[in-house]
Amino acid sequence: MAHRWKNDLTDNDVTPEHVFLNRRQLLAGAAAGVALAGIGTGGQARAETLEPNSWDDITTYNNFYEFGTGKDDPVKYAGRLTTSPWSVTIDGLVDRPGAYPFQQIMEKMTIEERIYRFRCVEAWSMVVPWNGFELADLLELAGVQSRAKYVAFETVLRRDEMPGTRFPVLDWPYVEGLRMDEAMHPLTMMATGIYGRDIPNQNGAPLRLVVPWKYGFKSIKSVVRITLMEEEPPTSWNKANPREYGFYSNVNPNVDHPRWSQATERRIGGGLFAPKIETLMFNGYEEEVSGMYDGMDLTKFI
Ligand SMILES: Nc1nc2c(c(=O)[nH]1)N[C@H]1C(S)=C(S)[C@@H](COP(=O)(O)O)O[C@H]1N2
Ligand SMILES: [Mo]
Repeated sequence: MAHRWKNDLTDNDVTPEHVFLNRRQLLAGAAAGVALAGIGTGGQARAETLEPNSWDDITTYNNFYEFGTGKDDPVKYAGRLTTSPWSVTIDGLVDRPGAYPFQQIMEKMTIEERIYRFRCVEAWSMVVPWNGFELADLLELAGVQSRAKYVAFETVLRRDEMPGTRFPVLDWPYVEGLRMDEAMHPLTMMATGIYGRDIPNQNGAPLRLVVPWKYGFKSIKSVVRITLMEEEPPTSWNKANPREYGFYSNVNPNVDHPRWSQATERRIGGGLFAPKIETLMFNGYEEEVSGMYDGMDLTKFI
């Protein structure tokens, strides 16, 4: 792969003096738990050490509606999902379309750890130490054609293994999408693990998308199909409620959900009485991603 680095930073190396300005160092920093939380009014970058949530928090408080809408339904029922064998069909505007076996993908990819904030549109958040690879590297395998402008994703649909799909909560299968530049962005990853272990079914085994600057529902789980296309693809939550959920769904504390504020969030694991914390523009990844939205009215393109 073209862009690999050695991550030899540890959490102990993380100090406020670390202000990472180039891409390579920035990503090494992200892997070590450093993130730039936006540029303050004085032009100072604020370095923040991200304290990951516990394995228990991350793997027992989940949204995976194919298994039910309760936060503990996925941990109860997602074990029913057969995740091996697994293949991901990559098709549409690519040079090498086909069904890519998961094992073959894993052999070709370099697995890294990335500690990212994760912000659900429901105003709760966690910090997750993901393992996985850049989506751009997977797309490179298939060879993206220049006409491709968007990437569509689809979750597996096996009604016999997914009790939640008996209910028409969403139009199954769950589908999501990204614009090409968002898909190719170095922060965008396919996660295959958490805390160095295989990703559990309830978190989207064997591989799921992670787009840390967007609301959690963009990070589609248990992906079986990736389609490169010219037009903006439909997305599940937008189809269900277009007024509340847009295609972009970038984390934005200044644009409230029609039914609740997005200015603050509850960090899972903090206990019942923990004060809410401020939600950061683009979930704290403004420095890295805001350029992709220059000139777009973010109150319109929600
Ligand atoms: N296929 C599928 N993907 C999904 C969902 C879902 O219901 N089905 N829920 C989304 C939502 S709303 C969130 S917040 C995250 C939750 O991820 P986690 O359970 O790993 O924290 O998954 C997203 N991906
Ligand atoms: Mo969510």
